[in-house]
Amino acid sequence: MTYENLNIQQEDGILILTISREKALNALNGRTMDELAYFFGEAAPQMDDLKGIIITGAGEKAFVAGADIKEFLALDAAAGAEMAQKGQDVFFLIERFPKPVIAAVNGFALGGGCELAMACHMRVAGEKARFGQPEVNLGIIPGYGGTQRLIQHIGKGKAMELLMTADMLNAEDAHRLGLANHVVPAGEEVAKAKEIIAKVAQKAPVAIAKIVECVNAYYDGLKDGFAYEVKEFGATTGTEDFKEGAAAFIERRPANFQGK
Ligand code: DAK
Repeated sequence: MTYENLNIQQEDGILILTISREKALNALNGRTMDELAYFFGEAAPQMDDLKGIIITGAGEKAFVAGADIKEFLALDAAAGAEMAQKGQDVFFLIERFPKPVIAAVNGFALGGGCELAMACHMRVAGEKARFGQPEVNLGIIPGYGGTQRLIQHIGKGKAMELLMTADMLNAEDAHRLGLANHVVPAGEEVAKAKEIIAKVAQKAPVAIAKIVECVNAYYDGLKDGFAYEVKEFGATTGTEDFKEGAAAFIERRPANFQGK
């Protein structure tokens, strides 16, 4: 697929995926969602040496200012539900990706943009970042998982308040509430995210993938997270990486994990 709205750069094994519709504050139109679906569903899983992915927005003003309001104006109920399902499927691909995916939030993360950031494994906020779910201003509700993931990140009461009032959180408040992992000076979001991915890349890849699965299992109504952890713990003890990690500890040397 040719990407029109995603700019993808690779640096030191880390992919930096920039949503690039700066004139529309990087709003997620259908084409951008299709490109994200292809990237996370088809392209990225084939990249063996990938350490992790950083998602950010073009320009200094916005991460992503929402779904593209101009485009979804024409939707009826059936088409709206179909679009929401499609969008949720894309964000599940991100949430379940076996390597770290970090949102480098460089400005407005509103509506679908806040939902995109929340689907990532972690969020680094620049000091100008603003998070919010302003859908009620438009007479709709979030459709890409916002009502569910906001509770997971900041708890029910605060989520209710943000969803009902459409208020925005600044970076410090997002950090205080647990929505942002770190706050950094504007322009340093990607660098901080790279630092985190570089640290994760030194760990055992199979274990990292199992961490993603087990943490997500907690929020999956169809799974018993504790039972899932028992099963996946058993799977990691059978890996070559576990033998290598234990041997490296005993021999007091850095581990050389192969992801097997
Ligand atoms: N969609 C389309 N264009 C947008 C946009 C958006 N979400 N946000 C901004 N833009 C465009 C503006 O229209 C403007 O374009 P021009 O007029 O220059 O052509 C340009 O970006 C610059 O924006 P402003 O001139 O408004 O810039 P300001 O600095 O004055 O304000 C702002 C920045 C972020 C506060 C403001 O742009 C704003 O309030 N934007 C809208 C934020 C918003 O409400 N976002 C949430 C959208 S609701 C669904 C699934 C998911 C969703 C909905 C349905 N279905 C399955 C049906 C999710 C919904 C949302 O995300």
